[in-house]
Amino acid sequence: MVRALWVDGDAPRAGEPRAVRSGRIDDGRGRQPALLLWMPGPRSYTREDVAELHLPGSPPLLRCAFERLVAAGARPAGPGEFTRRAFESGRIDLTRAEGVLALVGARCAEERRAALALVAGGLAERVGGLRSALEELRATCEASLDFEEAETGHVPRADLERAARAVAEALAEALRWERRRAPSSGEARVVLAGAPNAGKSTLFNALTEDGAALVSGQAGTTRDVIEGSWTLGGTRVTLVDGAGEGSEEVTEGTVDALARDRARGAREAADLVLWVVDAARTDASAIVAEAAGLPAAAPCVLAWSRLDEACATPRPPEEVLAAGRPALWAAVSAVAGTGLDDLAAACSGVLGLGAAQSGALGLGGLPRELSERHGAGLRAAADALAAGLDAWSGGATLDLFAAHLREATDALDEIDGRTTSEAVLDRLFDRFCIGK
Ligand SMILES: Nc1nc2c(ncn2[C@@H]2O[C@H](COP(=O)(O)OP(=O)(O)OP(=O)(O)O)[C@@H](O)[C@H]2O)c(=O)[nH]1
Ligand SMILES: [Mg+2]
Repeated sequence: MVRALWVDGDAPRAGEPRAVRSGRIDDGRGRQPALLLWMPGPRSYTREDVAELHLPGSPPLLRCAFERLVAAGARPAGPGEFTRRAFESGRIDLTRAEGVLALVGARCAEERRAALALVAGGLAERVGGLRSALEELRATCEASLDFEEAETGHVPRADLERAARAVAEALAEALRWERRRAPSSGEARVVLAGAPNAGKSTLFNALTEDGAALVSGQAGTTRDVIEGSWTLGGTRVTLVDGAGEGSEEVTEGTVDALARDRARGAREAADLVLWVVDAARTDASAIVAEAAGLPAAAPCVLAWSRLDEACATPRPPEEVLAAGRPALWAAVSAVAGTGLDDLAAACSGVLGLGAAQSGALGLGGLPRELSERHGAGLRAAADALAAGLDAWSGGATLDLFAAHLREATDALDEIDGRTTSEAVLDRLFDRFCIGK
């Protein structure tokens, strides 16, 4: 099809090896310069013949070319279609395909690393090794069936059991490995606190990727509790903004009281309280009182705000420091964007994120449904083998033991996609938001 639209240059011929051609394509309204990458199967991502067009990046020109290609019989790829074809042609196993999916959706360095480990075959190779070990055990069982106990060729029960226990240990280790890669029980919650107008929402907008909290010079602007994603040195945390709380009394039953209660609830559930105080404030005793009202259960980092308007970086009052709250502080200007890295470093230090990252295997970061699917497959294999070993110790026959081993292998086949059902595949690939 591309060949039919290709003008001003030689189009690659069927059977021709990999090639790059420059020429033009007739987009129906004109001729656009184009580069054609020709990748004949099976040396392509999907193992099919692939022609990749590189066109000028102008949206109207792209639209013309796209419409012309569709008119000539092409169609846009469905979600994840290229990767699904690569999987279905046997080019990659299901866990590597999931790695591509996770890589496309990775939102921080931690998630990218976990996805790359899958793409590199980290899980597929483990599963392959376990499957070989189980198949070898089953082959031994089946070969043994042909011999009487007294004959050479019959494998003693104790030897089979020892070999099976070694595979069970390897499965348990694979499960531990998978668990270390699972997302932690949830992202850490960093909750903003401080007096009304302290600059919490402005800071929220500066720190989060899509922060759109309403900001104004009027005290009491924020009423709802809102959440955003903040990436702290490669790890995502949830940043939470809510109503401020100062020394002013609030009438019970009013919307202000409701907003205050919601914000208090959010602070009580915080892993870290990010206490925002205007750097120009000089009322030390009121600052001490404010600190005393912060929840005691979570550590606290102080952000001196509006650094652009302050004469100097203040030091927290001694009473506050003596109480160990805040643990650390930083001065920022959310408007000028200064001090934000220092603040991130303080928060990630208090949350211990730096330490988790440098841990050799503290990777986490795999999308939950993937790590759950892998974990479930490994657990099912481990359970089947454990049931087999139990039966074996109770005197079960070789036949029965071999049936348990087959069940364990079947569970592994589900993980790397040898036998995964169409419904599960549809669900997995539908998560791709783009054709890749
Ligand atoms: N110059 C300067 N102004 C700031 C900065 N941060 C916030 N402001 C201003 O301070 C005012 C209050 O900011 P908000 O972010 O709405 O404060 P808040 O703590 O969320 O206030 P409430 O929601 O009412 O509790 C706004 O007029 C902001 O523009 C800053 O870094 N520099
Ligand atoms: Mg606000």
